[in-house]
Amino acid sequence: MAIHTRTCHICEANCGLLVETEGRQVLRISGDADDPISRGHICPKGNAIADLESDPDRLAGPMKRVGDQWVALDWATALAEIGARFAAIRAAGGSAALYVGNPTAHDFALGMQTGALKKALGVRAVYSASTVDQMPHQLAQYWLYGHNALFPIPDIERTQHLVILGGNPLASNGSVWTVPDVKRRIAELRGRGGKLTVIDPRRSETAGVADAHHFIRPGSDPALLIGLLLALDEAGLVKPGRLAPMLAGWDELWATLRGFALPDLARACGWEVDAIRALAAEIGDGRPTVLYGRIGVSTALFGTLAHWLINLVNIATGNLDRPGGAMFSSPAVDIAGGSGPGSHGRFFSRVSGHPEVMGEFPAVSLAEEITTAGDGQVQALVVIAGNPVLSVPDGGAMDAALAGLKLMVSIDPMITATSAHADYILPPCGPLAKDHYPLLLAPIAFRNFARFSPALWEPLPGQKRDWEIVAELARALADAQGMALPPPVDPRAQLDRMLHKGGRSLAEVAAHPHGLDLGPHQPRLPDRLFTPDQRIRCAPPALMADLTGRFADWLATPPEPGLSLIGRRHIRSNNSWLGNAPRLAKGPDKCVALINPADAAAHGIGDGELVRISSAAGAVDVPARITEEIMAGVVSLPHGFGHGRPGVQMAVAGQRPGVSHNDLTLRGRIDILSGTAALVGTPVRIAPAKTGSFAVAATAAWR
Ligand SMILES: Nc1nc2c(c(=O)[nH]1)N[C@H]1C(S)=C(S)[C@@H](COP(=O)(O)OP(=O)(O)OC[C@H]3O[C@@H](n4cnc5c(=O)[nH]c(N)nc54)[C@H](O)[C@@H]3O)O[C@H]1N2
Ligand SMILES: Nc1nc2c(c(=O)[nH]1)N[C@H]1C(S)=C(S)[C@@H](COP(=O)(O)OP(=O)(O)OC[C@H]3O[C@@H](n4cnc5c(=O)[nH]c(N)nc54)[C@H](O)[C@@H]3O)O[C@H]1N2
Ligand code: SF4
Ligand SMILES: [Mo]
Repeated sequence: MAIHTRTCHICEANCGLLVETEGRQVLRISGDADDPISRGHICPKGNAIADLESDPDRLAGPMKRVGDQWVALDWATALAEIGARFAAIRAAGGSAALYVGNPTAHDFALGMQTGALKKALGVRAVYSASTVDQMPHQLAQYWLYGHNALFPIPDIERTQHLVILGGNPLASNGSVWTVPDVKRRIAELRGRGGKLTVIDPRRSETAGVADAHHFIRPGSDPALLIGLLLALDEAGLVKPGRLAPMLAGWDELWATLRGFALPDLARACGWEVDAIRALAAEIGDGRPTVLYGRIGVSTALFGTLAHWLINLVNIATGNLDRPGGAMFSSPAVDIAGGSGPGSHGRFFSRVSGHPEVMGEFPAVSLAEEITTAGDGQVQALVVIAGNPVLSVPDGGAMDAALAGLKLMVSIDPMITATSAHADYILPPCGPLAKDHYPLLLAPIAFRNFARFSPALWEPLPGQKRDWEIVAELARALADAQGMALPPPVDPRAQLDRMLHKGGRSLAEVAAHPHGLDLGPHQPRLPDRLFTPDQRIRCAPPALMADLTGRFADWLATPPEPGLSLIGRRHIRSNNSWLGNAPRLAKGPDKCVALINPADAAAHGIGDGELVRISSAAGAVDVPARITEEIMAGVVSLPHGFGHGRPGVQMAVAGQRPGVSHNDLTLRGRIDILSGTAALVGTPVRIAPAKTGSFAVAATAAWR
């Protein structure tokens, strides 16, 4: 028997684990009590790594689709065939696209190879899960601080008031905020007399342990945030303190904000004016306070505006770059220092003219780039660790688009709703055969840390690591086109070079198998700013225009009648891809719609009955749970289900496939600045379901 220390690669919390093995078999996984950051915390997903390793549906080697059959191939044949087919498409004038999914963020070695693949594919912009996720944070930071990777992180260990909008860390374990053991940390905050406030259309698990919970109308957070700024101003509580000399555009900002009226803002978000004033008085009371917003405010029509406003509240109360407020990290590998600051609008997408954002086009625009004929039409697609059929709005449109590709390659261990469309699936080895370093996660951690976990074992014969697959695929595509590529990046050597830039080495980090605690965050402004004059740009022109244009118009428009759909995460899920782990699949049905009793009564829907939820994109039938935990007028449905689609080969997930939330979300609802999908606030109707079919096409009744 052996015990290995290992960072969990599943979610952003990056818990330290102890993995007990016998040969290549995982006997037990537990939290590593000696990890200074996660302190022994583990959630059910950490244990499920054992299921991932031994999943009988995990593909053992490359597969080729011939009609509706899958045929096993060796790597050399698969790569040669892909290369030849790709070169033919390119020679005939076809274009390619690359979609990069969420697990890529947890594989530092894989991320190092995507540059070569982009080059071999000839793509300028990629599509990724970022534009159904955190892109609004990055764009707001790029404009405010001059670098997209300067994430201000809630200093949970020292704050006295944490205000969470649109995040549910008790289920998600924190996001854009690596904060393992978050429940205990919230208890510690409250234990020292601090307070947690949660603003969420649902009384979430996190709201359940909060001191205060306020409902909010989905998608209306910018109205509340402007209201808070105006109420702070009214009460003389705008006190940026030592930040004051660093603020550019401050007066211009306030002149515009004062053009909005508190009563209008309050009405739009469903709050009383006095409740906004009361919260403003609290957050402006001088105690270390931090506002934090996550997916419920990012993936909304005004996602970038919301994140800008959250930063502005933290600035206005003097809580940016202050212990107990929102702080910038000092990671062992400085991603911000090592990469370009970001970009917006250097070029535009072919069909809808979306601006490029950080080198990406909106994920919602991938389908139209495949289906719209003309110069530059996408005919070949590579998907790395992604499941856009279930994760991107209008899964039906994505299904149809993928079916029309001339060549599709998925790098994925499973045959999913997305990879089922591929011509070739190139599966990676199990997770424990890969090294782990939290390259993208340590910089967003509540405290600075470094931890390197070497692979427990080599891949099985005939298996490869993700980074090797991507590097070899890039090489095969380049060779077939007669294109020269530099040799692949050696991940460990590259990581060592990156650590040396910060005065450390891989050997030093690896010598601390439980992790290296690099201490709490330190104030870093103004030196950390990447703006040319080292000032914070408080009134970026594009945001000011969005505020006085699109947002002001929205504010003046009465809300659409009907209900508003939002998402939900469960502690025993991770997006679309843990549904096949037997130990997570147990328990009550997760894919149920939460409906307020008033709405249920109005539409004749009983608890446990099937409800049909329909939108302009489609309809799904799903069991209803009638509960006061969701506000009236709102329906909550988790995403990542819908494993009953044709071709999916996930036996455990298939037993309770659920429906896909993204068969209801709309491609046309986006935050135009960042290209991020508005996953929350989809207008929907509900009615008792008659058939119980899992999904039906767009209903004529809607139009
Ligand atoms: N309606 C709605 N939609 C959402 C969201 C929401 O809140 N509501 N959330 C959005 C968010 S935040 C995100 S991040 C996206 C996620 O969207 P995606 O990244 O597109 O999808 P995932 O569901 O994370 O699927 C990841 C895929 O990677 C595969 N995989 C897992 N591990 C590995 C690995 O080690 N290597 C490789 N090569 N493949 C692997 C899995 O089998 C799975 O097919 O979904 C978004 N979609
Ligand atoms: N267990 C589990 N953990 C996960 C994941 C998972 O699928 N399962 N996914 C991982 C990924 S990829 C990510 S990005 C993170 C996301 O991490 P979080 O952002 O914490 O995600 P959620 O748990 O979906 O919480 C979002 C909350 O926003 C609320 N909300 C919806 N609309 C609005 C709105 O308009 N305004 C406000 N104020 N609130 C709103 C929802 O009710 C919900 O409680 O989680 C990660 N961790
Ligand atoms: S909280 Fe996240 S990192 Fe920690 S054990 Fe669970 S899935 Fe893994
Ligand atoms: Mo995400």
